[in-house]
Amino acid sequence: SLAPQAEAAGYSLLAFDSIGSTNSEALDRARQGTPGPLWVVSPHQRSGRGRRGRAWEGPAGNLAASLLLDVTCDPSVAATLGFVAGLAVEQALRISLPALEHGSRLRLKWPNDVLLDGAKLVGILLESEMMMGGRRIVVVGIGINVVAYPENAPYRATSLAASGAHLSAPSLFETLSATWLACHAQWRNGDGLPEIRRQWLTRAAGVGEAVAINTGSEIIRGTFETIDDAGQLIVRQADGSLKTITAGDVHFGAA
Ligand code: BT5
Repeated sequence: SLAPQAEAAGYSLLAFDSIGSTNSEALDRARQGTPGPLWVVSPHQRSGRGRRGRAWEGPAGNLAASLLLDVTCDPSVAATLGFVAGLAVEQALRISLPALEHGSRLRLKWPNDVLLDGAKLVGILLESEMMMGGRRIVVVGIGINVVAYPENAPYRATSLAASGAHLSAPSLFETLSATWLACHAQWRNGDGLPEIRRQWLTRAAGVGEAVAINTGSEIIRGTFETIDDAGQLIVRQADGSLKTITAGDVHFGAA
């Protein structure tokens, strides 16, 4: 079920009871010539994917949603769609569950997670591809822990149900398909990230605080200053210099 606005805007929807990965399905459909915008949605994935080859786990009842989009903008601009998705998810959660508004329980974590009470509730995976004939697509994959979360994560995770928030995945998705439209329109009209960046920063976790970022090749420590218009993280290091980080895993606190 798509919100009526999404249907009117020409979005289509493919729903599965169970699937390998909604991102993989969206990529496959694109390779077969299916045009965007297309949502692929399922309450259960058997081989959900995270960043850097990691797995995204979850039992039936959670929400996996991937949006296939055709893009014409520069790849570095398209990469900022993950921030649009983060904002859209956060808005959809606030609309669906007004109680989460209190005390800013929902926070965005760089690059694209959504935290609830400091624990990971949502993961977002952006993938892009250049197709035959010069067609360029982006798949924005969103995983939301509606009913459960894995216990073995190396950092704290949570679900809506664990926080006493009972909501069905289909109704959350319906709201998300509408908030996505509004956030995406702001992104397009703002010519990329600037407006989205401003909103993202007001809802972000850890700005002005100590962070350690594992980039895969090194660990960078400092103070989380801001993000730039390309969505890169800017860290002030102990010697006062600024470091720009394109990709990595953020840990809050000095440890
Ligand atoms: C992410 O990766 O957070 C991106 C996850 C994107 C999942 C969506 S679901 C729809 C679409 N289809 C897909 O196949 N994927 C997308 P990353 O930051 O790398 O976090 C992955 C790490 O989080 C794992 O290594 C685990 O430690 C942990 N993790 C796995 N499942 C989790 C869950 N359900 N909740 C919280 N943490 C989890």
